[in-house]
Order: sequence, then C-alpha cells, then structure tokens
Amino acid sequence: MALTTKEIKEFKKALDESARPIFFFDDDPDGTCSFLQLYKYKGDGKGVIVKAGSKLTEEFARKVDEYSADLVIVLDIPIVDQDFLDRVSTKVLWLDHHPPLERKRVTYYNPRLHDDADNRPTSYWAYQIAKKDLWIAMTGCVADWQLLDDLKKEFIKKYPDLMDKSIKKPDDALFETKVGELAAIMAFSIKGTARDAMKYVKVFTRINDPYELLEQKTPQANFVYKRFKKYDDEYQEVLKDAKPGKEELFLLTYSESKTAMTKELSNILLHRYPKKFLIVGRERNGEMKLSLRSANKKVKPILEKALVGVEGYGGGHDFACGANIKSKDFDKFIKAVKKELKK
Ligand SMILES: [Mn+2]
Repeated sequence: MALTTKEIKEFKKALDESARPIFFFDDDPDGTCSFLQLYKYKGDGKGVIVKAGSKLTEEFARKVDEYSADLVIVLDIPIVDQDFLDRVSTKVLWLDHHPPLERKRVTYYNPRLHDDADNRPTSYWAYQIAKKDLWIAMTGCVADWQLLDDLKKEFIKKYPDLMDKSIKKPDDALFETKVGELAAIMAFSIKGTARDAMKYVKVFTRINDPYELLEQKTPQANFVYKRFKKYDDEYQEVLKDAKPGKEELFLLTYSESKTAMTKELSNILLHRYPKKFLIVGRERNGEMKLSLRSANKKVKPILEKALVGVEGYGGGHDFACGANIKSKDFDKFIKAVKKELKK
C-alpha cells in the first residue's frame, strides 16, 4: 500500500497553510526534484540542500530559526537525527522512501511504513501532493532508477517526444531518453558546494518546461546547461577509455583533478556492461572514493566482507553501494572483492 490519500491531503494542507516553509532536501536529483515540485507549487519558502552524507544533523536547526520558518519539510533524506528534531520547535514533516527509522517529534511520511517493498521515490510522492510539474517528477524518479507505470503513462501522453513507450527498463529511460538527459543535467548541476548547488537549484525553480532546458531557450536554461556541459565533457572523457577486460570485476579509477562522478560513471557502465561487477573509484587525499554496482550479485554483502581488515567504510543498497578506502589498502580491498566474486 502506498501513502494513503489521507496522508497526501494532510501533507498538502500543512503546506498550503504555512507562510514560511523551509525545505531540507537530499543532494541528489530525487531530493532536488521533490523540492522543486513542492516549492514551485507553493511559490514560496526556502530551500536548503543537505550535503552532509544524507543526514540531517542538529546543526541544521539553526537555519530553521534564521528563516523564522513556520513549517519544516524534509525530503528524501534517509537519516534525520533525533537531536535535530528535539532542537526544532516548529512542526516537521518528513517525506522519504528509505528504510524507516524510529523518531519522535516528527510527522513521518514513508510508503515503507505501510509496505516495506514500496520504495517509490520521493519525487513520486511530491507529485501526488503537488500534481504540478510532471516532467520534474519523472526526472527525479528516473534518476532514482524507477520507471513507474502510472507516471510513465501520463508522461508519454504529455511529452511523446521525450520518451518512447517502448522504454521498459529504468536504465534505458536513464541512458536512452531525453528524460535521462534532464536527470544528468540535474545531477551535474548540484555538484560542488552547497552554496554553488543552491545557485543552480534556484535557477531551476524558474525553468518552466523541459524544452526550455533541453533546447536552452532562455538565459536561465543556458546558465544551467553551460555548467552541465563542463562536467559532461569531463565525464565523456573518462568514459571514452572505459573498456572492461575479461574478468567479472570491472575496475575503473580516475584522478583526483576530475570532479566526483563515480556514481554516474558506475551507473552508465552497469547499463553498458550488465554482466560485470563494477567498481568506479576516484582517488582523493590518500583515499579511494568508490561506487560499487552489480545487476545480478548482491553488492552489499561482498563489500562488507571485503572491508574486513582494511581501513575504510562503506554501505548502501543491495545492488548499489558507496565506500571509502585508504589508498594504501586499496589493492588488498580489491583482492578481497575478487575472492568473494569467485565464491
Ligand atoms: Mn530518493
């Protein structure tokens, strides 16, 4: 079962009745698309992108006071610290689709509380609330690797040129359609510092349709597209040389001068080489920052075993994880992964 109609109405009512809502959202396209939809619907409020390891910590409570917010909305952030909730005296609504946590002093909207298998993205629920920018909702969902039948049907009807109905798999939507291009523009726009990211998110709030962005029809669309292009050129450059060998493990590493894009690289490489076990790494300050992906082997247990005895940490979903390993232990880590893959 999904979020109930009552919950959606209740959320919408709280948003309608607030005068100064503050939105904290995760720094990925799903989080950002959730914010954009609700902000554009409300036409008011303040957005704060949370670049703190997908965690809303006590320090963010200060922002609620500074803005004199009368409603706090948390979007797509997997962890909200109880300390944050205890510090904030304003009402807090938390809309998310990650594994539910026990928290007090918050109104929690998470489809998994009704059905643990229902992990439809936050952008999808934001759309149920705002029923406005369908293209933004679709971008957020596809970026989170989900192609939902009802949304897809509505989307194709409205934008037949942006996605073909023959597209059935989320990764095809992400890498073979214009929606995927929108998701990439979004993903690259919110890289860098929170301050930089918010500059671009603000511009996004003024973009009214997908064509404006895809065809760079306005100065604001141009502004966003230019930054995307800069990252995309770097990305294509790394991608150009990425060819797998015979082994099941496909390891790609690149240098620290390049931007953080291991997540994007590992996703597209998995789409291209679905039989491979992928590790994309970027070296920085004596550490390897890794994204791990597989389509058919659970990544998380393999990662957990390979982490034993090396300096580093990591975690994530069954088939997609992130990890940080000290460079000195990287070879040892890779050896351990290979050993696990042979089992
Ligand atoms: Mn999400």
